[in-house]
Amino acid sequence: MDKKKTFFISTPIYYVNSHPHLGHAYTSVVADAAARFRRLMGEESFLLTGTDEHGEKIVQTAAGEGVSPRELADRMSAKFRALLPRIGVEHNRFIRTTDPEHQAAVQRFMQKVYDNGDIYFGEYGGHYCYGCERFYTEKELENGLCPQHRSAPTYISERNYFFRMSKYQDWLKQHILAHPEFIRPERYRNETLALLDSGALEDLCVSRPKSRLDWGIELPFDKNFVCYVWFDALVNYISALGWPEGKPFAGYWPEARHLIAKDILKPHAIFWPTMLRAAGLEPFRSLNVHGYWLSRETKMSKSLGNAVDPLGMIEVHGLDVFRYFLLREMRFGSDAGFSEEALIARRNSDLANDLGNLFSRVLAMAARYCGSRVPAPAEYGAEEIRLRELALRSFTIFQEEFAGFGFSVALEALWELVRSLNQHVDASAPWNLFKQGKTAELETTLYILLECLRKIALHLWPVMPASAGRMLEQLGSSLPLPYVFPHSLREERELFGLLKPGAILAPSSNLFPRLESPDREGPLPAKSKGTSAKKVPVTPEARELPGQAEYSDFQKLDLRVGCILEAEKHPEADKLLICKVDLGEEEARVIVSGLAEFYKPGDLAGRRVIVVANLAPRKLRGVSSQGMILTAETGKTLALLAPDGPLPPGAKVS
Ligand code: ME8
Repeated sequence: MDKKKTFFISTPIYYVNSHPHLGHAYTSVVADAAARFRRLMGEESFLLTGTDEHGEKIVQTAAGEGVSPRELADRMSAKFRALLPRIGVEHNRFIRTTDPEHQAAVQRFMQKVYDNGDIYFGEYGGHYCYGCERFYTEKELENGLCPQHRSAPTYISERNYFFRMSKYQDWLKQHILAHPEFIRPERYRNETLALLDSGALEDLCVSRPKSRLDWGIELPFDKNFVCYVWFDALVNYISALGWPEGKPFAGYWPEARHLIAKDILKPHAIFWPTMLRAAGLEPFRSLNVHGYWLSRETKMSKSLGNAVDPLGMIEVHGLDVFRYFLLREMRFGSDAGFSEEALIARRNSDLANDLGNLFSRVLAMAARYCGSRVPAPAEYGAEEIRLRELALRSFTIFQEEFAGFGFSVALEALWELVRSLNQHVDASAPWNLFKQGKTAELETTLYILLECLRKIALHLWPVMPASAGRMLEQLGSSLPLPYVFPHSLREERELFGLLKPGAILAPSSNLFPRLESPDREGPLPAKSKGTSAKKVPVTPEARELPGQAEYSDFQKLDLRVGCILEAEKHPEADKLLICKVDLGEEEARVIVSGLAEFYKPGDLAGRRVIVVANLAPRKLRGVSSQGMILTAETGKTLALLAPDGPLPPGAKVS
């Protein structure tokens, strides 16, 4: 058997001096989606994440809270770890820089660079930003301030160890030029090249005297110093794989992809590759840099007080909607604004209207015309062939974009297909094929729609694992756990027609219910103080009522605008009328309603009404009623409810 290809992806290891927020959740969700995608492509993937626990920042925060750095690190690291299952991230390793194996690996790494002659002892004075935990050169400061924190750095002069980083400047530049995908998107590659050309690359101070800071990893060659936090943290990417002897290191390191936001470009694009080179190791394969989530137009961050709690969003909208939004809304590499309104808009348009609607329409037609079994297709006509080609093309684009971190473009390609399929349902009008007795054409059309939906669900699994699983299940094609996919996505690109005729389908589905607007006032839930799910603030009116219906209860109702085509008296009941109502479907519905005391049958033709369209059919005095016409009544009078405008039959009421 061929050895499986490997794929290694890392998130930054997060500082334990602040709580996880939406920005951290985004990077971890991206890493998870990328790792799941590779698994679907038939590769062996490894996702690494964890926490960065040494350094001055942690000491300062711990002192502020009156606890030891160790206590702070234990508590906060647990919070970052607990977030992972709640945002659907399946990681292979959660590393902490206080893990003994990591500390030993950092010492070995340092010793190696030292033995190679690339660490020397010297005196240095420089502008130090405590927020960034690094020295800035004069050129890098903006108006004398740290460009990240907008605060004045502290001038520090002391004797320390230095890494001969400048020695590797030319090598790094050549490596970046020779490997276009080494740093991407391109703007960050250009930024790094510009930084190298500006001559800002000096040697890097890699120690801190213990007299000033002792919360760190001791240098193997001088016990009076600890290792600079970035030199310690970056090594996590190889220590987690068991470097130097570990088997995972040999298998995964050649395929290493790092994922970061642009705030930590320099340490990853410049410090890390030169460190690896000095230790005689191969560079990673690619550094993938995303932009910032902004909130109120500035970078979301705990210190600015504008951080969004991912758990609050998940509680209201569900995990899959949240993950879909993150991956669809942010163009990888650029900044994106976060607002709950934007999330609701995507939820309603992409998920409820486009995908959810297509899925429920196709299942309903399969129920009506094929007894909820996958039909066997006949020979494809020109239109079916066009649709199949369109679908396979969209899956190819999806896969290429997803592999290159172009998540939003990949999803847009998939949605173009979803929209085309919805149009195809309208154009091919399966209900007419049914009426005309064109069974073979009808079954072929439905088969193609169902097979496309199966493939769409499969491609969505990295983004929305639970919903994709439910879709596949409802298509009679459930996933054997732990996710054994019979064919890799790559193979799926060539194969069409894997859905088995005869498989049992769900009769209906409501995967993504619409939501009109946030059901609360005020701003988004702020950063959480912990990882436990918080109740979203409710308005004062939202008090408990007796017999109260949950929002989700209401969402179960499918209310539609209808038009009464004709009405007649029920032969068996004086109070009932039998109405034929157009709901924009292929056939008018028969609805029995208690209107006879208030309306003459002849007066009702042409009246717009509101109908509960998804009530289970019920027999009323021998006539099956397929819905309910809504009325308002006082006991003496009764009136039909109608829309206050010219809406077509079938328009949704919400
Ligand atoms: O920098 N938008 O840790 P950190 C998008 N320990 N992503 C964001 C974000 C935002 N507004 N805010 C944070 C560190 N992130 C170091 C890393 S790695 C060897 C050491 C995400 O806790 C994004 O991934 O400050 C960013 O790079 C990271 O959190 C910074 O996390």
